[in-house]
Amino acid sequence: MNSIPIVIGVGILAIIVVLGISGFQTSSDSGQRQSGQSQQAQQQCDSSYPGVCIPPYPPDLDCGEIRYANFKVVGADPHGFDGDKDGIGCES
Ligand SMILES: [Ca+2]
Repeated sequence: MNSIPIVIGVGILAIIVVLGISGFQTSSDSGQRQSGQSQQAQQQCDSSYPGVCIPPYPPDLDCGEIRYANFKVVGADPHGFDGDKDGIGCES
């Protein structure tokens, strides 16, 4: 007669394990979605400034609004960081 509480206990334990596994999978999925979102955010870098990550134009940014200086500038330079066109932006 002592086996009945054991069966109930094992059943409860099994439910806890199943819920725990499904909960772990859910949190793992949301973690993958979050990393995907951060990868998209990292791709928001203008290709005219390959050594740094500056958001693409628009909006127009000035050197005082970014945290980089003396970085490489190639191509269209939509922000106009390289006013003298020598390939170096925001020279200090
Ligand atoms: Ca320059």
